Amino acid sequence: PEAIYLKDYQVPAFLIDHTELRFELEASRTLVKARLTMRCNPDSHQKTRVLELQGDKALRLCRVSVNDQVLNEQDYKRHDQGLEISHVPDEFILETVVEIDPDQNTALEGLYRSDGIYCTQCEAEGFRRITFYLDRPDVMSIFSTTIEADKTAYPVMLSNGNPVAQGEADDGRHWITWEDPHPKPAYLFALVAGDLKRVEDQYTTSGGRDVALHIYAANKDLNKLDYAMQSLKNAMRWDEEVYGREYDLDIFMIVAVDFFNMGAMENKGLNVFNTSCVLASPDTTTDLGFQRVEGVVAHEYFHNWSGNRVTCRDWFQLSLKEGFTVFRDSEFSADLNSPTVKRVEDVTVLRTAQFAEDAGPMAHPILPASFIEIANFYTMTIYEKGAEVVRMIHTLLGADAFRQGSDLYFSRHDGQAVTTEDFVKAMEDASGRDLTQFRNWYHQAGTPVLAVSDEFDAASQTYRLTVAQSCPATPGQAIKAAYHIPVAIGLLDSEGEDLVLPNGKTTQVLELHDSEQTFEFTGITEKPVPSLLRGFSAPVKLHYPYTRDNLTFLMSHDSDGFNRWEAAQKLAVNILQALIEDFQHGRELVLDSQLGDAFKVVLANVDLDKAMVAKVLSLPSEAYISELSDVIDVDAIHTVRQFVRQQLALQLEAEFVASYQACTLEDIYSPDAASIARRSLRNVCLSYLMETGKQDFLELALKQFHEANNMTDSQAALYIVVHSGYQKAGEVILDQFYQRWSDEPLVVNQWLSVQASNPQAGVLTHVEALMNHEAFNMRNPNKVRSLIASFCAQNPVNFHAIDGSGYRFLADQIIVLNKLNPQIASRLVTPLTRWKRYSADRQGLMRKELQRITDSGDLSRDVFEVVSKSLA
Ligand code: B3K
Ligand code: ZN
Repeated sequence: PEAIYLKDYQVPAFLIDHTELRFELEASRTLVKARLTMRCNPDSHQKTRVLELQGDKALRLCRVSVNDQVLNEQDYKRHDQGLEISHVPDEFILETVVEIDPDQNTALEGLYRSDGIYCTQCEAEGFRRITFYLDRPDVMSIFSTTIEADKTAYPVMLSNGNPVAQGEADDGRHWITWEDPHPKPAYLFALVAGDLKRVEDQYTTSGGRDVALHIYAANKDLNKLDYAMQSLKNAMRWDEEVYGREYDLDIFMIVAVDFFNMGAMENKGLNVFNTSCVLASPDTTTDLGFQRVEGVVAHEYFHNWSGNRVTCRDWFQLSLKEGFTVFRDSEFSADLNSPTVKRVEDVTVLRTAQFAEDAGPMAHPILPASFIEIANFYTMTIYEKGAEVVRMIHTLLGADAFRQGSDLYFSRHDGQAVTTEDFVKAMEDASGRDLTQFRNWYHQAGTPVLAVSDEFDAASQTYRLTVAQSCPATPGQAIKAAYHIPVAIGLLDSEGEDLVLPNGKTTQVLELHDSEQTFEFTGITEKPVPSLLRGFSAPVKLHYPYTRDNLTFLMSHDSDGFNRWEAAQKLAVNILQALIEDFQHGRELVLDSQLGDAFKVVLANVDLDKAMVAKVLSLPSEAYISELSDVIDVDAIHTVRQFVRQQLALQLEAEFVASYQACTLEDIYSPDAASIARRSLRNVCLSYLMETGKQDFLELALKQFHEANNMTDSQAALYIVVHSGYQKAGEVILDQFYQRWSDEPLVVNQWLSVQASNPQAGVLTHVEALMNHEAFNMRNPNKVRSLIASFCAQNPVNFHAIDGSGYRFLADQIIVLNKLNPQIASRLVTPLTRWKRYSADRQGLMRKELQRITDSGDLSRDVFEVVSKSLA
């Protein structure tokens, strides 16, 4: 497989003004008839008469005609990737008829049928598995789609836009025609057909358009759609208020399907969702699940402007729509819930998963210069780092200028397929700011490192902060230019009060341009404690020589909520790292009382948001500590973290009991921020209490498991009991849990992942047994994620077992999935790609498995790209 390059981009030689599709749905042979109104592109310099269409090799071509003239085999060339028609006029109608087999489509790209429902996934390049086409986002066309299918099996038949005609056909079949008035690229096309039921609601836009809202799901899931509907309406309102963006069709549909490679897809007017991102009910969904539904519903809805109305010119520009839309959805969730909690959650994900990606063999800039398979680039970097880059523009410009920039971007480019450069240019033009150097964020991979030092000169009452930046080399980029970095800071006096800074406020954004820069503050009478990178104002690693006393001081005094949490994290990391070293040198582990004392203060403070208390008390994850390590010592990290948890549990037992009891259980479940906060604090306390090993607390956990009136509390109790190593008790409640929920696939997924992520010894054998359980299905990505990915990514001690069994297991699964579903296979490789971070023995074992995958032959482009880059 060959790489393609951004520098080779050329405008399309042909355009498609109209796309008329007709689907005759039939299980193993579905007919797709396409009638395309085409013409030469006046903006193209390639004055070619040869029409090159993309089309997967599985398309069975039945007929092709140009202007009603059926072509003979000498007029066109069918090859593995498409169809080449040797001579076409300036303007013409191209008609093709192809046959496809949705039942054999296990890759879940293009048109597939699962659980008796037909559905499509076309982003990025799935449309070419449906018919021959110019399958690239800068070819935008008006679609009209007719679907014909058996009436009893497929009473509901949906596509983009509005239904305009329908009728009966022979043999118990029926048909419907949908028209989408907005020109769109093929990746936004969607079709769904099945025995689906729907809930309905209605929304009136600020401009007075009445929009019908329909959410479709299987009949048994109809009672789980209210939260998605409410979230949708909230998102529609928010986008009007915050971005001035209104919806632009008379109907907006969401469909829930159980077989889906990703979370959801923003097809115009017809979003298709993984059930895990749309179904929600207190009985079956955790708080995390509710928040995910709210966030993903909003994300896909926001794409209607950032993605659909203004789309990407080519797939190198993916972060144009994804980074911006993630930024929009996180601001939405922050506004509706707690901004600080949301920021902490986002930063946690970024610093564990994205930073690790940036330090690995697949590191790429948010505007990549090349790729082999675009499906591999739906990454943490494109999404989460992309969102951070947009956030930095927001920080540098301020909310008002940013809004003017986004207004200009949307109005200037409405209906166009554009680039990240167009986005940055609109921001510059609207604000008058120069973002030349800022553009380095788009072209350079790697996580910048800031080394901060300071000095205080009492005589001149001057405080100086010196910030040096650097960025490690990444594949293909040895040397990096300096970044333009917004560093938000505050200065605290010895009472813990914020000093007033030169901008007249207590937080100021310092703009770093040089590789080293000094910022001076005058009129300072005592050495302040700096609060650096408030709100995590840039996606960087920041080092400043804080003492443990500084950190406990910031934990209780910093006016920036994010940095209060950050101080606690830094304190914990500092202590954990010292103990890891002790462990590695065979020294006895001793935890002094400083961390516990700091936690005690936090637990006692009734004014604090309970969600933040829970976050402060949760130690940095093993994954985060790993990311911070030069050489990841899996066992040391696990042992030491467990040791610290146990010591804290013993030191603070009374406080944890008191907090647990103070967070009273509601009679009626509600997913509002305050209730979620109470539950998360309760469950953090419970998990510590279990570390004491006392029978009373096992009983408390079991009581919670049996009496909980919601999935959050029962799942948390299940997780805590199983992961604490109470094997007997764990088995009993795992069994009860399965019996109770075996009809709810999403709950069963939780059940699988609780077991797969269990750190107790010997879990791999159990995971292997679960692969033969009725609840598991290798063709369903949610099952693969819950069992295989949970084991490999959420269970470091078992996955990294020194006998290599975890690596071998993963490679075996990748070899199978490579054939069934390349996208899922390729994602699963990730933990193996990080081999350089481990000790030599593990490195060898991991490389061996990567090599075995390579040698298994017939690799998909997806798996080939990741494996070959990892071994390079
Ligand atoms: N745009 C889709 C992602 C599709 C990925 C296809 N491999 C979901 C989203 O980001 O909203
Ligand atoms: Zn998206």
